[in-house]
Amino acid sequence: MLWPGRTLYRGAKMLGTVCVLVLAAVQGLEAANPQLWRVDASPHHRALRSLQDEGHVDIWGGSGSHAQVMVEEEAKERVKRALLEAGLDHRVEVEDALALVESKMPLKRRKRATNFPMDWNTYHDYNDIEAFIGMMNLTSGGYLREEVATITGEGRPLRVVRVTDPTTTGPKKKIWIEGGIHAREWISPAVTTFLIHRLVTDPSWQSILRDTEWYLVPVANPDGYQFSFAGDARSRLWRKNRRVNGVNGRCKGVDLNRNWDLKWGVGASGNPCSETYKGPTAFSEKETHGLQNLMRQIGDIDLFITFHSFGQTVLYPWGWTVKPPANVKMLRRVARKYTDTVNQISNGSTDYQIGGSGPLYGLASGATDDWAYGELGVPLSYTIELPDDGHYGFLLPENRISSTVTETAAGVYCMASFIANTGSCASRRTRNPSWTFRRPSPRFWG
Ligand code: 0X9
Ligand code: ZN
Repeated sequence: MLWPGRTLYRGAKMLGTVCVLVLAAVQGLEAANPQLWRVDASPHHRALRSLQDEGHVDIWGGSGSHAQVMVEEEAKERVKRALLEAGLDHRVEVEDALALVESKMPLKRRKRATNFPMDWNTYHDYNDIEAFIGMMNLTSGGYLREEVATITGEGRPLRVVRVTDPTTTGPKKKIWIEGGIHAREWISPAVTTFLIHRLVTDPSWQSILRDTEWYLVPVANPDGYQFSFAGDARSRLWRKNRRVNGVNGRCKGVDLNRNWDLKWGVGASGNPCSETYKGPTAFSEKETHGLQNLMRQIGDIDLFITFHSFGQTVLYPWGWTVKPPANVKMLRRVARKYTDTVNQISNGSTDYQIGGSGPLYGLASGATDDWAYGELGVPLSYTIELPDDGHYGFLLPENRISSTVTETAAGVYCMASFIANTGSCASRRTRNPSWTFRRPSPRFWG
C-alpha cells in the first residue's frame, strides 16, 4: 500500500474532506477535488502512461501489481472507459486526493540549528540550495567552480558546478550528474547536493578527483522546484517547468524530460494540460536548451546520471524504443556496481532493478538520458529512479533522506571508481578498459 497510517489519518482526511466540501459549497464551486484510484496494474502499464499523456490523470505511486492514479473530475469517465477496454480493474481509494497529500506534507519548515544552509534531514527549497552552493564555492579551495546554464523564465540561474582536483591535470573521466528535472521528486536534489558536499569535503572522495571531473546540476528545473514548495497539495505534486502555454496559459508547464531532441515527440504528449507535455518544439525550453549547450561544450562525458524518483530502478537507453542499445552489456555491468553497493550499504533493504527504459517504463522520448547517449555519445547513460518502491512515491518522508543519500552516494562513488579505474571499485584486470573511448575535449571550463 502506498499510503501508510490509513486509520490514523482517516479522521484528518474526513475532516479535510468536510472542510473542502463546505468551502466548495460556500463558494459555489463546481469542480470536485481529484480522486485517488487504485488500479490493478503496474504504475508503468502502457494504458496508464497513455492516460497520463492525455491529461488530467497522474500516476502517484504503486508497485508491481497495482498503481495509484490521481484522476481529475473531468477525466473520470474517459479513464473508466480506457481501463475497461484494457481489462484493468480499479476502485476509488481516496475520495479527496489533495486532502491526502496535504496530510502528508510537513506542517511548517523547521528552523535550522546552525548557519549552514543545508542538511539532509529536511527538504530544502531552491534558495537554500543556492546558498549552499555559494558556501561550498567559498570553502572548496578551488575544487568547485560554478557556471550558469541559463536564466529560467522566472529569472532564476540554472546552476551547474564543476568539481575536480585543481592541482592535477591530464585526461580525466568526466561525470555529469543531473538532479531535479522533475519538480516534485525532492529526493533527487537532496542526492545531488549531498554528492557535492561529499566531493568537496570528504578526503576519501577527494582522492578520486585526481582522475575525475564532475559536473553536477543540483536542480535542472529551478522554477518548477521552487513552485513545489508553495505549501499546497497541487504545488507539491508539480512535475513540469512553469512555462506559460499558449495565449491564456490555462495549463502551465513543459515536461523537461520530454523536451530533448532525440526522437522528440515519440511517446510524449502534445497536450499542454498533460503532465508529460513535450513542449512546442524540441529544446523549446530555456532549461533544456541551456543544459545541452553546456554538455556539448564539455563534449566527452563518460558517465551521465539523471536522478529521478520513485521506483528503485536503474534505467539505461533507450526510452523511445524497446530495442536494446549497442553496449547493453557494459551498461548493465556498470549499473550493477551501483546496485550491489547500495544493497550492501543498506543491508539488503534497498533493492534496485536494472533495465531498459522503454521495456521497463514504457516508451517515452525526449528524455535527457537518451539524448546524452544517442546524440552526445556518452557511453554510460542512466536514469536512476531513487527510493522508494512506490509506497510513499514522491512523498518520501524526511526521515528517509539521510539513509537514501548516503547509500546512493556510495553507489555513485563505486561507478566513478570503476570507470576511472582507481579507488575501491577499480577493475584490477585492465589498466585501460577497452570499452571507454576518449574524444577531443574543448577545454570549456578553462
Ligand atoms: O518518465 C520519465 O521521465 C522518467 N520517470 S519519472 O517517473 N521520474 O517521470 C523515466 C525516464 C526514463 N528515460 C527515458 N524514457 N528515456
Ligand atoms: Zn522524474
